[in-house]
Amino acid sequence: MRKYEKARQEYLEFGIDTDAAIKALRAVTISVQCWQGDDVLGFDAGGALSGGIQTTGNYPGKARTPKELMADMDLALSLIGGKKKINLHASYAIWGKDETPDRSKLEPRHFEPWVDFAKERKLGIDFNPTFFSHPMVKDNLTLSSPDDAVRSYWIEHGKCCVQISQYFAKQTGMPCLMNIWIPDGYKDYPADRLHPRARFRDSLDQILSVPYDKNKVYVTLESKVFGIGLEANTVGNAEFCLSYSDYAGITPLLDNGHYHPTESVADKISSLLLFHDKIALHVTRPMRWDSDHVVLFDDTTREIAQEIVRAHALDRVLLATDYFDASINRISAWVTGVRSLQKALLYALLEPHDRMRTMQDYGNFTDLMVLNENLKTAPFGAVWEEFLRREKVEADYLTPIKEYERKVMVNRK
Ligand code: RNT
Ligand code: ZN
Repeated sequence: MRKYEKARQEYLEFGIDTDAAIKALRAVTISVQCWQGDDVLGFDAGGALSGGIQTTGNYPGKARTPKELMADMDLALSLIGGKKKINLHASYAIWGKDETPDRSKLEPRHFEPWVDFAKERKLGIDFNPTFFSHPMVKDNLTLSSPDDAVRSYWIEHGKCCVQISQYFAKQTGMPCLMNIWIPDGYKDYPADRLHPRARFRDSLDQILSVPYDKNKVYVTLESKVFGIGLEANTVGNAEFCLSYSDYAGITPLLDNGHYHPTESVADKISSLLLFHDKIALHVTRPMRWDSDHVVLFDDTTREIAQEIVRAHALDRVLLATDYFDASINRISAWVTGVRSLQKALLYALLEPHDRMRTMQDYGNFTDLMVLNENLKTAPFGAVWEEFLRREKVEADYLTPIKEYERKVMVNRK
């Protein structure tokens, strides 16, 4: 407490109210990706990841069943403060013993246990159709395939997912963000880029022809620049996805691993906020490529958070984490990543933005640089710990995770 009191005074000298910052952070919702717990395998397709994404590492203890995944997520969520949602993929459907999983025939009932899980914990649910890791992905193509059978299979899948998203929103009483990302693309220079994109547009039109309540289901579209084995062309690139979102009145989703390495997603946020009611983000940590390392409290994450806070857009930017590390304890990966994003948001909330903006407008870039540097050594840690204390979450998350690893996870062979 004394430590926090001292920090509060120090921030006051910068003109910053730490209590207000903590309060604002406590109101922010972060959608936590279920797929960190099992290396993006899901339960319906026999366990090989495709779609140009990859997990690396073989740390013991990955969840193998819905029950294990839920238990692991439960521990992770209990160690994360603030408001959370769970983010599910269609491949995490729970099929009956006598059923053959078929993504074109998914129904709300295949997600009942997840709804119970969310309701018991008063969590919202976000959703993703799964257009990868499946035999109906042919030549790396789904919604843009020239093969009618392939395309219609995945259109059906998309349609089922809109209905399941409606069901999630209804059951939880909270809006469901449904994110569409397809891996479609070409390893080498394609002969035709136009028609695959035209087919993708048409498939999306068909999926979105399913009537749904736009206040309950927020459909988002995620772009990408390349994938493994899809280096030359991605059908759903940034220009396609932004244009389609405008045209169809849906929400663009930016994953900060999905751009050329010198591009800054932080820089894109204000441009989009001027023209969209809402935008969505996948926060990740690309290392040399779209490697999906665990999010850290680093410059990139801070800059993204600063842009959201400075635009007063914490309620307009829908935040989700998206990474998958199989080389460390997966529960710890969850907690480290989500806490890092929250730290970045808190850091951004602890800046005297009006003053800084005035410095910029008056051309006082010297003062601005010095202030920025001074803020970096302000007692941020004490305010972060106070946030955790108010959320009734221990600062130390490694001890309970290690204990669970010893008792539960090592026995999964
Ligand atoms: C892939 C996209 C996508 C996936 C998840 C599993 O590059 O980032 O969001 O990570 O849907
Ligand atoms: Zn993503």
